[in-house]
Amino acid sequence: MTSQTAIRCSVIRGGTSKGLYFLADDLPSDVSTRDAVLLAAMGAPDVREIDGMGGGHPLTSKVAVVRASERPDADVDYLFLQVWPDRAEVSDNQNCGNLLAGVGPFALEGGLLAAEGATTDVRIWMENTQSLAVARIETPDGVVRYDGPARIEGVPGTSAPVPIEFLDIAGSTCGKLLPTGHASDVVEGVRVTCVDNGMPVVCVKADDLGLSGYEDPLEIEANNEVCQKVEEIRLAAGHLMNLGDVTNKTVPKVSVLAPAKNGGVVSTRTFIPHRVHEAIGVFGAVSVATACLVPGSVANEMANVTGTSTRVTLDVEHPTGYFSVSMDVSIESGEVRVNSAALLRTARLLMRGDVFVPSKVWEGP
Ligand code: NQM
Repeated sequence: MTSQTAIRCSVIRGGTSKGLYFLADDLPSDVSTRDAVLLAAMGAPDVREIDGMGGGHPLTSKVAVVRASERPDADVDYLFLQVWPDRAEVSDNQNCGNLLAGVGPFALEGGLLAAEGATTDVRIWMENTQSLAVARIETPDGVVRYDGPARIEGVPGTSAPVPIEFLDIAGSTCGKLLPTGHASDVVEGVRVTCVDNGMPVVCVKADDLGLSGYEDPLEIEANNEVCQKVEEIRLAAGHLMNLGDVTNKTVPKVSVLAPAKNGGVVSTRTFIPHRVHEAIGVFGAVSVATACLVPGSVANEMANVTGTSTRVTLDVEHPTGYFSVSMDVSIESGEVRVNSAALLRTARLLMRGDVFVPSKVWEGP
């Protein structure tokens, strides 16, 4: 018996995150063995993840598991798994729209579907939220193209654009766009808005936490009093949002809002949930943008939005720039209906090969 097991794997930057991409068939089918393999592959639990591929931060400790779909409306199924850097825990309770950007290229490179022409639309069934996304991948001459003119905030340089559209993400985790049934609630003495348009998020005004809302993420993380208050709000909101006890869950996120400073709709600092995001998650941004449109929400009160219906593009400001979300919405008698949401990401294949885990964790197929 060799001391290490080799598992086929690609490393792809998806949007502003980075992760390990596996074909489902290359991983153990038993979930607890699979999780042990992923922890070993990442080097978790260890704050530096020094003995594995993880980067010691939730944004670089992510996994995508992809397979050909049996659904008639999808080409591939995508399961997102968050490996906690500092806990022996792998969680499937949230989706990730950043790693989603790498799923199309990975599926095409792996032969799960064939390229169709200059661009290929990859229909992706997102298992975590049981909803569909369509990602358009550039495939000139039948080959995935990674270089191009698209720029997204938080990533140096430019790459080929990966436009992504969602049709049915409202309430995909909590059951309803406004999971508590209200535009705002008071939780642990603080007014909040709970929203789920692809990601459960609790919006709270920076002022109400004694913050300006423009602090550096590390400065906020160093403020124990604020971090404790945010966690209290999150744990209480979890129950109100139909998520139960969220102590060991990565949702809901808490997004701290302040008036936009650079022409966007609102400024954000987002707890994901125990680190502060250097930008904002994809579905996190979609949910915050949606909250900005809900009359009576804490987000709407400070958001720079006008109009009541149709297609809007909202720039959600974050610590390293802004995130543009286009939405087709209708608002009638204070009720917001989201017909679709679209956004732009980029992705790049960084490495393809084998990741090694100790054979004592898994001896292989
Ligand atoms: O919200 C971070 C990220 C994410 C998730 C997080 C994401 C999303 O930036 O769709 O992309 O909020 O956990 O990768």
